[in-house]
Amino acid sequence: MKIVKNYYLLSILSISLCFLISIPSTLGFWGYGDCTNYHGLTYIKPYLEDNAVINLDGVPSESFWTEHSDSTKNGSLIIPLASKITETEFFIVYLDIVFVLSEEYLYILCSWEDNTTRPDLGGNYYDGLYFCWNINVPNFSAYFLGGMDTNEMGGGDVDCWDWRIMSSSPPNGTSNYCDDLCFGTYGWYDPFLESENVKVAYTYKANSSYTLEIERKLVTGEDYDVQINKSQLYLFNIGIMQDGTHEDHAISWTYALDLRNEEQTAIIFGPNPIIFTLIMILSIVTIIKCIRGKKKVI
Ligand SMILES: [Ca+2]
Ligand SMILES: [Ca+2]
Ligand SMILES: [Ca+2]
Repeated sequence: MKIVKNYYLLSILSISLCFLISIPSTLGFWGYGDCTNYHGLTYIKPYLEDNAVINLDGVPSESFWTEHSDSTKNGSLIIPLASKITETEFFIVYLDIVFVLSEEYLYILCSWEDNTTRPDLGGNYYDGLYFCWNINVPNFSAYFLGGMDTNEMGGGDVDCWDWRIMSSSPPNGTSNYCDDLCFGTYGWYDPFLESENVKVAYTYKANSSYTLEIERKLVTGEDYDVQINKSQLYLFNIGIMQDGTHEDHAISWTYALDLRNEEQTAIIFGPNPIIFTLIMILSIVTIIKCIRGKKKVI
């Protein structure tokens, strides 16, 4: 009888562990520590159009946006972002994103739903979007344990593009340079050490959604920026601010803009498949043993 009870306990523990591992995937939560332990790495190849020219107005009327805004084609993806799972006002945002590369520029189209656009809350409350691009951090991840520094990830620098909007922001169609920053092993660098190289134009539908067009030269020549000039992976994660100040935001797990020449395997979603499968097998075997054991006792 004691053995049967132990089997029951083991079954419950195993199934609980399965759920714990799968929660970050199902809710878009990035997971504490290294987010690749929960989600793997998601690859995205940009759409290449050497002579692409953009009218930077926040309106995605360019042919490269409209023809390639399908998630089955190169360059586009839907990225889930989530706030901390322990927060009382936990929220998830699904960001539609498209990457286009010309000979000289990286263009990014971002759109997401927000039912409180251009927040009019007074103070420093704002909506916004930021990118963190890995420059040379060995264990780059989405969760910065000690604040915005890379000490826990092995040191190195991260290029940060930070766009914000509040009630006093300029109207639809406006384009401007957003904050172009960098943080490293011990925190933020002085922003005056670099120039602003990231231009953003936006439109919004009142209390419905935002659309951003982003433009940056592939190469800026500055140490505080990611230089997109090699056939390699460029790791990044994204944050979306929602009527908040510094801490109130949802973040994505880590993605890789894939500029390698060779064909890359399919996008990887979900928790570590090997660990997940092993635990599932253990659970099933335990349950079967449990049932058999119970029959013998009866
Ligand atoms: Ca446009
Ligand atoms: Ca909002
Ligand atoms: Ca920078």
